[in-house]
Amino acid sequence: MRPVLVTGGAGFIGSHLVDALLAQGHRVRVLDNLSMGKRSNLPLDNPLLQFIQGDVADAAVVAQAVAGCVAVAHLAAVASVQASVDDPVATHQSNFVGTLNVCEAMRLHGVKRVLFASSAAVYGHNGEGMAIDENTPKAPLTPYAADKLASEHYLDFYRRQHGLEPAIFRFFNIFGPRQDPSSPYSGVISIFTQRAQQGLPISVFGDGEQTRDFFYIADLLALLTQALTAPQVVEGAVNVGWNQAVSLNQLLADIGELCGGLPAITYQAPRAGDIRHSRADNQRLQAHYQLPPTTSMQEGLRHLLAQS
Ligand code: NAD
Ligand code: UD2
Repeated sequence: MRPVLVTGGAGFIGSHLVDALLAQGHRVRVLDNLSMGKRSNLPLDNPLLQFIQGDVADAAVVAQAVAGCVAVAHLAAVASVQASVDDPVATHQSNFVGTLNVCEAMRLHGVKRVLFASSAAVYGHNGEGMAIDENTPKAPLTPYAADKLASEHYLDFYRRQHGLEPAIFRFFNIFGPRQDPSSPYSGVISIFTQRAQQGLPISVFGDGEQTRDFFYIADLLALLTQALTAPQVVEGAVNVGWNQAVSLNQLLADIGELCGGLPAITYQAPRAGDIRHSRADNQRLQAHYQLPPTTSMQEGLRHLLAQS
């Protein structure tokens, strides 16, 4: 049985995907440089799992990791938008060159199916807070968003030219257990829930009325595993969100209710490149994938708080 390669498999989304694939009986190979991911996220004693510590920016390492695989889930990236603003050169290596290396290695080794973790960030500003569909003009505001959009275009080139089968997902805001809260640029739910549980002050960047479309990790896994094994891939990118906009102030109120109160909250200047609203039109997702029943944000928060 040929393994599925999961780049970024020691991270938040990747390690959950690894668990799901192993549970389905797949062999899994992980390539991760452990810049954010952790060995402890992986069941390293499982004989079906092989772990390679290495960088997707290193073409030789990627070629070695891709060789012999049946499919690739390319999730490795510096997921922090702010990190890309602070250091565009370094993040470009992971977020764009890494994708190109994966495409080239797949072409060389004749591997076709690749799942790619793109982002709602490719759309840029959404001042009105309307649901955005996949045809909305793209206006990447940050190096992170530009690298994701460029990666999509390269995957499409390799599809047309070399027969790759890319399943491109534009994730909105995914949350759940194992999302690492330790950096100030970690996912907002991981930071807010950890600080609320520890009674530490919370910083809100902006007025807290910015909105996000939060999607629980377990629901995402149902989609990713379908995309890896479906007879055909969906052509073009697919939004992953519930078409529900939740403000940070609402999120804090929900966390406060579940935790029996909130620590001190300070409102600070908005972050550079921060998107005001983000909300997915998910008609393409509904048309092409069997969607699991929605895990509401409150329900997802309850699971997350119970496991931390
Ligand atoms: P994460 O930081 O937990 O996972 C990313 C993993 O990639 C980490 O394990 C990290 O060590 C690894 N990595 C980073 N650079 C690497 C490199 N150069 N070589 C090898 N490994 C490298 O983040 P996540 O939230 O699990 O994100 C997974 C993917 O989904 C990323 O591509 C991210 O951009 C994308 N995404 C995430 C969200 C979200 O809400 N979490 C939204 C949109 C897109
Ligand atoms: C997330 C993903 C990014 C991406 C995008 C797509 C992470 C870390 N980032 O970016 O990869 O593809 O979604 O939609 O998963 N905030 C605070 N206080 C804090 C932390 C954050 O106010 O302590 C604000 C932040 O300024 C932003 C909002 O919370 O307005 C969400 O921030 P985020 O970093 O969780 O996610 P986002 O949407 O920038």
